[in-house]
Amino acid sequence: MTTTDLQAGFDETIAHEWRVEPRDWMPDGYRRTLVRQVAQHAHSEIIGMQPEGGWLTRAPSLRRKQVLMAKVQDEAGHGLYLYSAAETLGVDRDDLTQQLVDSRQKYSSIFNYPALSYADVGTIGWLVDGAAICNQVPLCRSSYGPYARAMIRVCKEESFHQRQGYELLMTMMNGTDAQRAMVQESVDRFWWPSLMMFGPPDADSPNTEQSMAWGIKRHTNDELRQRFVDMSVPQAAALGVTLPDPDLAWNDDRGAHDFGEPDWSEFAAVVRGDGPCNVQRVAHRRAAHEDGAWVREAATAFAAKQAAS
Ligand code: FAQ
Repeated sequence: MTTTDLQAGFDETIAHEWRVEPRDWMPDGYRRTLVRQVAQHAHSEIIGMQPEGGWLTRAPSLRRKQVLMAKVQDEAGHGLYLYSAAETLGVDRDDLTQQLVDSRQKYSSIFNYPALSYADVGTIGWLVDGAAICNQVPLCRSSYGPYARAMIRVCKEESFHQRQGYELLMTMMNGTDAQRAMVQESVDRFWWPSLMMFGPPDADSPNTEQSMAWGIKRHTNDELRQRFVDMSVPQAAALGVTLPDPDLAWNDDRGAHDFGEPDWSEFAAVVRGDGPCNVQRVAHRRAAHEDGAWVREAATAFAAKQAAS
């Protein structure tokens, strides 16, 4: 088959919304875009264990500790599904990890903000997992089969994460004035960074148009950000917290909420490596990777022994 035939077959798959599978021919740009997005997504899950992980030893009850351990462990699992999906594209997980610890590949900006109070555990579940779900449910229909299938399981688990965060916040809101104030302060810090998770505005998003044409992304960054705002406003009202945006208002004509502009210079700084916790997050990941070298060596030696016997 000529390259033209192969390209025509790929175009037909995309046009019919069939799935592209690992052994299918695909354009180099399609493969590169997927490796970039899936690797960034996997790294986000792994780095994303850190902010809440710091609260495991300080959770206020055995129940809260069990729930948090299960959640943090799930994020590790999501990272593994995603690295496996990336490997079907011909890249190597070790190499991706090396690129992460060398700061040559990105992860989500949100995980460069600290979890300063226990209420942050709830807010991360409600807003950060909420934003992740909003972004990832459409990715269950992504054109690349292994990525789309990984997303189905990830989304099921993320929705548990979102609910446990909301339930935690609801419990605190039904508590003392000090607990309510702690929740509000946490929401004030996390609201804008959560909106930034969806990526730059469409006009400044170099990848969206091509990724949508290939069916990798199903919606633009601004469409999903809008969906998230519309979803969060009634949830905030039920919780009794105020979202820290004076421009937030229902717009009857659009049938959606108007809202203020995130500080895109802050977003750019965080993505560049100058956020509050970038250095700490990568250093922690690098140290964990180096400390785990003996486990990888032992597993490799064991596998070689098994293969020889
Ligand atoms: N942070 O042209 P676009 C989670 C980069 S998982 C950092 O719009 P694209 C679960 C982007 O890579 C959260 N960088 O890019 C959890 C690109 O740079 P490049 C992660 C960002 O790919 C919860 C440049 O800016 N989720 O939270 C960000 O079309 C709780 C231009 O951007 C995913 O990764 C950002 N926020 O759209 C875990 C979902 N946004 O590579 C623990 C899958 C953009 O050209 C606890 N990914 N950039 O140098 C996606 O849907 C897309 O990749 C977007 C970005 C929407 C994130």
